[in-house]
Amino acid sequence: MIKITFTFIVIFCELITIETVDLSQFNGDDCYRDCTNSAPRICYYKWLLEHFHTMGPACGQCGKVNGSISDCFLPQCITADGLQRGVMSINRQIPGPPIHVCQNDQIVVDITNGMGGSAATIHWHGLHQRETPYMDGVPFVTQCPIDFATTFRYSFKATEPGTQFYHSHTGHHKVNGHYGGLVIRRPKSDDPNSNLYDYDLKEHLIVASDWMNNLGEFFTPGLPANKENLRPTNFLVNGRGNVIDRNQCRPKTATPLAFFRVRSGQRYRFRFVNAMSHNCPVILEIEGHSMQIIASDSYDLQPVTIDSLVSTSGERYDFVLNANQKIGSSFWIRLVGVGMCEGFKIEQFAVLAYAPSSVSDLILSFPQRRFPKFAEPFVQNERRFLNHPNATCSDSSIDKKSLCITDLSSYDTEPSITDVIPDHRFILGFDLNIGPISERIPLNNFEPFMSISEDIVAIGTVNNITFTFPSFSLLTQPDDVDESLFCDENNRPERCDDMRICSCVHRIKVELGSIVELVIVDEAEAVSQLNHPFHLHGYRLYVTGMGQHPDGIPMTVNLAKQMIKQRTLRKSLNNMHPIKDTISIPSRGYTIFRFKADNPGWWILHCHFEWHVNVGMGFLLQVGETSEMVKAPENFPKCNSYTPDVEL
Ligand SMILES: *[C@@H]1O[C@H](CO)[C@@H](O)[C@H](O)[C@H]1NC(C)=O
Ligand SMILES: *[C@@H]1O[C@H](CO)[C@@H](O)[C@H](O)[C@H]1NC(C)=O
Ligand SMILES: *[C@@H]1O[C@H](CO)[C@@H](O)[C@H](O)[C@H]1NC(C)=O
Ligand SMILES: [Cu+2]
Repeated sequence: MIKITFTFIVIFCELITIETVDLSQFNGDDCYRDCTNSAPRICYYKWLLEHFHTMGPACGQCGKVNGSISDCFLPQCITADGLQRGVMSINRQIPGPPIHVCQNDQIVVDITNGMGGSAATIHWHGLHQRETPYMDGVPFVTQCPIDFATTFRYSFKATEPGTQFYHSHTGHHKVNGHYGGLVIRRPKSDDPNSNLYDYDLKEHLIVASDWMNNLGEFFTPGLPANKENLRPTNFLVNGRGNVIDRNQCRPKTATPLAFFRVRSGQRYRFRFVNAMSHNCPVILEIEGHSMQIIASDSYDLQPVTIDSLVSTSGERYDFVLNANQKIGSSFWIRLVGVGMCEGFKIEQFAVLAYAPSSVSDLILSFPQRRFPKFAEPFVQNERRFLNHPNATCSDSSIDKKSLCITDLSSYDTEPSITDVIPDHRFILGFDLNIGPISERIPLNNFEPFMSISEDIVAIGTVNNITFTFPSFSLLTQPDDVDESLFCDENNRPERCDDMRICSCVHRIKVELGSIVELVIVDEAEAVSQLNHPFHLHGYRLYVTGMGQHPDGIPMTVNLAKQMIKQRTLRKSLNNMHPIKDTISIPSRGYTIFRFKADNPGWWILHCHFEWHVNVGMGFLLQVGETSEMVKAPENFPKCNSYTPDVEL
């Protein structure tokens, strides 16, 4: 019925474009379907953003001594790990409502901001918004933030198939709870890996997040006397978890875990989203099972089988799980924080259950087994890693036990992008500029920073520039754009003459259609074991190189320039370059990627760690002239500062 109605409306709209659609007929939850031979639909969602809490009165007797376990599943009950805290919710859920649609569906999300005192935006991570760049959700770049009490309608076509997700792009709202899964399915015949799995179900979406006992704003710019403040205290799987007593290997909170039901003898496509905000890479492993990786960041990969998958904030990985164990058995799914988080012993579990649907959810979500010992790997010998945090990524060989993403192959080659002399090569060094506050932030200066400890602070930069936002939306208010607003390495404002670090609207401009190579170098001194994930909006990136210096020397931009001249900067030998949109840079190393700048607009490129982007680790890529960009609708909301002249 709905399909017929929609087709009718499309034809109708082409004739007279003023007909309005009653969106309430197009419930987005109905869009989850087999996408083979399926006509596009409208998928409508209505969301309310709120300040809310976990373990509130809606949770009834959940988590109480002798309490009611079934109360943990009551509507509006957000359990998280079982501790009470303030959060930001979408429709009183964390994660927010999942979106499962088919390619070419029209996603329409009405977002009402019910958070007094906070403006918001939502970014659709993985979508390129070619037709609707003003739906990208970056405040003061592609739209004005959605003010308290107002509703903003995101409406865009589901163009990029695969495992995507959505998250807030303002302040610390993502770490507070504003994120969720977004899966765009396509006909099976379009998937080169479709013969590897039998099922691709919405219940096999794993959204992993990190968690604190308080709102992110509480830790901004950080509490200097509390060395551990800017770090997660726990992880969640699909918003669920326990606080774990590490000595007893028992839960300290009586809240349900996420569980994933499978049937023996079937092969399932799982979709993993790393929706974390903090600096820690996380290991995903599944007891008794390997993972056959078939996609990352929504792009198909030739399959490789591993035991332990390491990812950082913003990345997605799809894998096939071969359910080859006995009916009635169950297995741990585990997340362990590594890198910077290794000392904090953060671990969370979910359950993989070989259980028919007659087995109650309550039994599966409160497993009777003790947790395994902290971080003790499920595979002891010959454990195969993807993206081991200590990997140098310098020796591209598929035979190694530890693979880097550049060891994996896509199904596509694009020699016209990867094998030509690029029109632009930008060598960019990012840094955290860790140092004493007296040196970093002169008095009477109000630059953003984050506390590391006592008087030591950090400021994010790319080429010694801290990114600041303009005061209006560049894309949708082109008449307000003035060249003097922008800076880059060679064009710094006068006020920065005596300073190494300058804060301004860092913009790098390229012509529409040019081939661009970015070499991103980790110059962050004093911080090792930190793999910053860089995300570019609006594009798919061919990853052509990745590594550290062959002699173990920390990389710098100057070193990278020399090595490029001497042709010693390592390029991947693999011609089937993996395609990504979020790329982890090896610690003190570099990553090289290329793209064709054929999507005009203003696109932010930034570190996906929430605290780093919030202290300026990012910049804007301007593709094309403002006149070449897609125009926003006439009545699109506008914003700017208000500072009229004053007369005496
Ligand atoms: C919980 O139930 C047990 C067994 O019925 C009882 O002994 C105990 O007192 C109860 N605890 C509380 C706090 O009600
Ligand atoms: C990476 O190397 C560091 C330093 O040698 C070590 O402490 C850490 O355990 C290693 N990480 C992993 C995941 O093996
Ligand atoms: C930042 O400035 C320092 C000091 O001028 C310079 O040595 C370094 O190369 C610069 N870094 C980048 C990435 O431009
Ligand atoms: Cu970073």
